[in-house]
Amino acid sequence: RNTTPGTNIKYQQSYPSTKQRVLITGCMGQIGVELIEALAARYGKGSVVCSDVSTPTKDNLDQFAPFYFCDVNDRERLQMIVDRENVTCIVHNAAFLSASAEQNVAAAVRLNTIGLFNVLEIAKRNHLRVFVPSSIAAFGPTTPLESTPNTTIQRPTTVYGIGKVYAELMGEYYALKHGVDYRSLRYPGILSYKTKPGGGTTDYAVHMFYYALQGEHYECYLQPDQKLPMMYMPDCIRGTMQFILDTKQEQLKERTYNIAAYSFSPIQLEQMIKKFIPSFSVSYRPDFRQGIAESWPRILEDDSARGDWGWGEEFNLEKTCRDMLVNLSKIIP
Ligand code: AKB
Repeated sequence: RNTTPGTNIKYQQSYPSTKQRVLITGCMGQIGVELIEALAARYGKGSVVCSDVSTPTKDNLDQFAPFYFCDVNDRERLQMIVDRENVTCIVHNAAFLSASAEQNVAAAVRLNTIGLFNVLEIAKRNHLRVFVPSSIAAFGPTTPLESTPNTTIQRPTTVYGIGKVYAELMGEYYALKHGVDYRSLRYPGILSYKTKPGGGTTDYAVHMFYYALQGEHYECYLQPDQKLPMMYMPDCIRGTMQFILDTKQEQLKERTYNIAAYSFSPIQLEQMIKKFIPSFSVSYRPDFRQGIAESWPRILEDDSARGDWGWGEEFNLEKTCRDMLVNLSKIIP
């Protein structure tokens, strides 16, 4: 616990909530979309600035306005957006997830090093708060995987995980050396129905709901007993907002916190969905993603987040399944 604000460092002040102006990179991703909604609901539509490397369609342009096409590897463009929009905080969500990073190693390394470095440099120069999501992927096979503590061995064996450790350490460095208000949460797999996840190892859990509701058989790419930590999106968004916006610097004893809700294996999820849709069927054919999943925590211990800033989930697995199915059935014909 060596990241407590030092006495010789002047940390940036929290901005009055009415002046929040949050830039979300990777805004069209699974978490970005819902964070935009939550920020707009709380601080007004004008509090959010969106950027991504894919562009919104005519139909959803309004949802992402103001929108900037921006590759975060381009520092000048990032700086231009920060200046033009009077940004006070960057939520840096742009990333390749675990499975797609393994298939695009060079691009993933670029985004996770140059892109992240650009965000930190801009935060330093412009006195911005920065939130960068980390992940259970920041751990590896030599980590204690049954109840993974906040501070432990981190030797990930995926490109994505290595990028997350880089971000955690660089964020801590910028906090200690330059007083940047850097914050990060290690997310588990996130279940959601508004936007489909893409390129992750935990995505199977969301896929199962779609297949079940469409009356289709699902072939799972993980082993039936491969337990992983997971969380429902409303908890993820509520926890993230609480951590970024409501938690004071003085409460932070870490820069990066594990947060968890529950863990389950594919077969446990299959059985839970079958309680609601008994005809659902799953078969198992593990591929390269099984190797990734095996290197990650099965259960994440999050006592520090609970103790330091009051993290707590509201959804257990059964409540999550019920809510997912109710909401998805309104979307899926
Ligand atoms: C992935 O599966 O890559 C992500 C993650 C756990 O960070 N959902």
